[in-house]
Amino acid sequence: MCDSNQCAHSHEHYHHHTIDPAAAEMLEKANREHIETAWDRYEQQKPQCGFGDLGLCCRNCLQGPCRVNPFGEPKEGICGADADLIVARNLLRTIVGGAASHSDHSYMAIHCLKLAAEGKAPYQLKGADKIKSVAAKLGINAKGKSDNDLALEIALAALADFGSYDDEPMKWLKASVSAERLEAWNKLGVLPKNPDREIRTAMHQTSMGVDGSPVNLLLSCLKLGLVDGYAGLQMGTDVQDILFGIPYPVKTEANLGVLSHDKVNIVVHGHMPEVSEKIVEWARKLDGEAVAAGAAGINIAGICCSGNEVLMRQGVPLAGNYLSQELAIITGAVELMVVDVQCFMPSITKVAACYHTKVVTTTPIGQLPDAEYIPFTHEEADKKAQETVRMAIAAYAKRDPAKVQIPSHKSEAWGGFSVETIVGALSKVDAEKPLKPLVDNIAAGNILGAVGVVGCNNVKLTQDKVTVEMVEELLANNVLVVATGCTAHALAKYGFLSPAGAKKYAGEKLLAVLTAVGEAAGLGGPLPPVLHMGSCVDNSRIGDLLNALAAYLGVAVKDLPVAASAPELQHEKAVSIGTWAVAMGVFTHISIAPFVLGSPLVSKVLTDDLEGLTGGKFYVEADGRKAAEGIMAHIRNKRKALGI
Ligand code: SF4
Ligand code: MSK
Repeated sequence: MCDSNQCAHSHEHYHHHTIDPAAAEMLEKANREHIETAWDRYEQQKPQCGFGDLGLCCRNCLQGPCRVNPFGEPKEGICGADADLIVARNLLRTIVGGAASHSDHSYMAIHCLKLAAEGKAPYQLKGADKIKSVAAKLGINAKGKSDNDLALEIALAALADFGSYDDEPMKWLKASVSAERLEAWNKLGVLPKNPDREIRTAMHQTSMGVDGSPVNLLLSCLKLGLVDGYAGLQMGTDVQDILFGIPYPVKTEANLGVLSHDKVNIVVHGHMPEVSEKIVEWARKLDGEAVAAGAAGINIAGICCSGNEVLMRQGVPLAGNYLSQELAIITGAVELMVVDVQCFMPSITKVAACYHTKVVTTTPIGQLPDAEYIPFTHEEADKKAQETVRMAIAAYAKRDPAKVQIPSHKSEAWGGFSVETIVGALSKVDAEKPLKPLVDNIAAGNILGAVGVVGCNNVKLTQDKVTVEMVEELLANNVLVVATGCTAHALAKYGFLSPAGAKKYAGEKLLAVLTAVGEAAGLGGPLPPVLHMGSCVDNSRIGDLLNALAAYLGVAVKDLPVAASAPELQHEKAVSIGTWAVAMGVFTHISIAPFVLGSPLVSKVLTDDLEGLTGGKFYVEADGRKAAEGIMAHIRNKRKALGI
């Protein structure tokens, strides 16, 4: 690590790693400075284990590891578990991992809300409208109650779901979905109760010598997908909107070019707005201290979903998505990277050690041996945020100008498209029935359908390529696209989140709709062709929009001409979100199959049979343009079934 030498490859050399020119420039710098990145470590991992890749390796007891040979013997592990069983068990454990991550994230936000409502943590409740709408959906009587009292009741209702010991399905789920879905899930026996208990039960179910039925395990996969969807995404988003406010449109920029040459650069990375919002607040308050230290001020930029959270509500620019996290540090211009939970690579402290960059961890479960740990309790959030920001200011003096190289690339990007924003914009066209203009345009064929494009980067794929090619194709064919997560970052980098992108990418009919709505909403031009709806937990916003559309039309979500796609998924959370989507009845594209291909049974259930149970299924295609074709074929079938 960190020696300099002259054997650098050119930008072109990195084009199979990424289509992002800023990322390619930083990979060249990394090579010049002998700094390892995820791409180098991927090469070192090759060939990756074929058994693992197919999901055919089991380590669920100490008689193993056992592996099943897809081409011959052995066909079973020591206990007799065959390929279908091993694959189904492994898949359920993957989904448990995702559901646990999201529901724990959500639990932390609920805890914060409770303390804030009790006056014990320094967070204002900025989402007064959301307090009312969430209280109403939960059936909490709001009459005569202050926002604070209502917020406390909401927090307690969320905690009651986590602490429930009766056999009732989660109340938050029941309050958030249609009667049609409740009935479908009830029939399948997959309605989750207490989410913590479901996670425990699924770990039990998959342990040695318990469930031997692959089909039963797959039903539990659906149940845990619903845990992710409602204890994770839906509760997390509802509660975060109450704490930090409902997002409204905001303009910013994206890509590594947002880092500043003359300001203190702080990068927020991870997922919890309780941390990133406080860093933004205190960076603004302490700007003068940075100026006194010789900088031009403080610049905050975001990576991964922390970036999305503070973009949506504060207009903070995006530095990059998952695969760009090491590259941000390699610019040599980052004073401090603050992380909380999920998606930060353990490698970042090693890269940071090559520069003056400080890495700060903030949670008891998300620590790195060579980072500074500043325990960011909700009660002490102000104090901890000040400490973190001051650490960044102090680091600025140690920045080595000789090591700084900030790529010039950045693009305009708009965020803040919550359901409330989208409905608000549409209501400027039809105040009585806001969804009517959208539905009318779908019925008239001006909008072919809609696709939610979500998820990560994955080093097995060229960074951003599948996403960009697929979305180009969808937009050109008048498909409306909404995005979340690292996919939204990807699209931000190439101008898909800007009004100018509408003219560049949208088909003629879609452009006309985007222009009419944008102008009616007072934007003075078209809406961006891709609407940024937020972070990974904000996928619940897409669910809410689908529910609202289905209710308006009097059909089920499974009947809508819509689809979901995770074109570059990597995390367990992406698998559990995808499972929630198929449980809702949504056709869900993924570019990389989870580790299931060793079981023809499991593969067939996920990509075929599921449709008969929930109306949704997975569709695997690694080529972006072909994926768009497959998605549009599905949308056309749904249109036909609706008679439009
Ligand atoms: Fe092998 Fe069965 Fe143990 Fe898995 S549970 S490691 S297949 S003996
Ligand atoms: S951060 S889960 S890489 S989207 Fe939500 Fe990005 Fe995927 Fe993490």
